[in-house]
Amino acid sequence: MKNAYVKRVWEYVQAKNANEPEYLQAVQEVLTTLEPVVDQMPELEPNAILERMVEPERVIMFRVPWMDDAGNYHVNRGYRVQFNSAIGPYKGGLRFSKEVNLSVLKFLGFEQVLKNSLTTLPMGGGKGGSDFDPHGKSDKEVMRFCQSFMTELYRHIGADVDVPAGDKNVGGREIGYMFGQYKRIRDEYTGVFTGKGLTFGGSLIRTEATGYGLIYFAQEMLKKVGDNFKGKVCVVSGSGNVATYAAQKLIQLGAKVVTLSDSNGYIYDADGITQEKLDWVKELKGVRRGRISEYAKKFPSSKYFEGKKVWEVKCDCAFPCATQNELLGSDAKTLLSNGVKLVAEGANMPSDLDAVNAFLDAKILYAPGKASNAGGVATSGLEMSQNSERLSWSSEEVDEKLHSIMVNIHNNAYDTAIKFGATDGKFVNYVAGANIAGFVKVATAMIAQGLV
Ligand code: NDP
Ligand code: 2IT
Repeated sequence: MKNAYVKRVWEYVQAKNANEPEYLQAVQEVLTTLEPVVDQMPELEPNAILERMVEPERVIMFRVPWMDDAGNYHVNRGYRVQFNSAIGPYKGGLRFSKEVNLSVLKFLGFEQVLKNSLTTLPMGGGKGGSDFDPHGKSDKEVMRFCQSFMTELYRHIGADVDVPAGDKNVGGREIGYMFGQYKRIRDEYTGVFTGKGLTFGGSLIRTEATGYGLIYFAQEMLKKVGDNFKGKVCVVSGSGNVATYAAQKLIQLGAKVVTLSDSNGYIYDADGITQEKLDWVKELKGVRRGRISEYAKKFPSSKYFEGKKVWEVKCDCAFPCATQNELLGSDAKTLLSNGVKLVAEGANMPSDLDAVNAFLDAKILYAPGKASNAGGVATSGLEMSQNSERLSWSSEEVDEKLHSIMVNIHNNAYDTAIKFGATDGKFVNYVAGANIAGFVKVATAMIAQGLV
């Protein structure tokens, strides 16, 4: 870092958050790329914009007591990080996972602020969740947990205040239980959640949106270099919401998807994953809540690799869609030496800083998650609009809006990178483009609103 103001804020962030490695990683990546815009906007420093951007407006932390089916009592920790409300009510998902702590939620909230700004919709950024892990719990245990979680969270959220949604391990089942409890306590029926079921205010295409949006974004990157997905060998990690709908759109566009994974290992299907096989995976992971290893028993064209990651598979395009830091510098090297041409992130911060730098140095097409996975929250924004007007739009209408939002985010990141000199010959740095474009809108709103 060269800019004195950026450097000073980075030192402050490190000193203040020394025990939060994920948060520091996310902030470092962003601050590094903001230098050209900080040089050009002298008003940022006297308005303490960077100092305010790196400090959440509010962090709520609470006890979540719940009872298992055998009558034993348990206690988990619940959180909501209300990061930035300069451009709209706090908006962002809830994650239930053992790894959840303040560092993870602050990195996710920080990313969400810039991502939501890129969508062009009026949404601030937030994130929340709990260290509760729904794996292996019965539906009733999950329901009791969700009700207890909401019995505290309800007082901090609202359709015009803070609108949570799903994230890792929080899908339709959990959102249904939490929405039900919110409605019961508040005695009001509002669009306080997105990702709701279609019978109670959810939007068509929200389930598909993050995965579809990711591929729409990647399609635009390929278009810029005169290419498309026909016949491209693609690896996808994860087998949840984002991964399965990314794979689905890739299949529709004529690509050959050869992998899916979970936290235990990955499957490689030499014949390619078809829509039928994908439907089976959705049932396996979403309904039966099984393991991806079962795929290899069901489909003889495939093989299961326990404890391994998909990045060792030779491919044209790679889509990390599982979790943060699932793709390390060494994985990036393997992908590059196998000739990968495009990496687009469905997960939040799946590549560590070494991997990001390896992709940028190699000048391949590389899309950072906050731009390429923004289709989920963008469609959440569309769900909020539909709830406000008490109408629901057709899937064609929502899909069309999602598609045009993703094209717009792509072009904004691309053009911003060019405007701020983040290019090298034909190579365009989408990381810098996305960070700067997302940041400028929020910073401008913050300056206009005074010291708050
Ligand atoms: P899901 O819970 O639906 O799926 C997560 C998938 O990743 C599961 O298959 C899980 O397997 C697997 N997984 C978890 N950890 C690992 C690991 N270390 N290695 C390999 N696989 C792993 O979550 P989502 O699909 O919703 O979220 C995935 C990512 O996308 C997250 O980073 C999330 O923040 C991000 N995201 C989600 C959006 C959304 O709308 N849902 C929007 C934008 C981003 P297992 O069964 O073992 O847990
Ligand atoms: O990381 C994300 O953007 C999400 N988990 C979706 C958030 C939302 O509010 O739809």
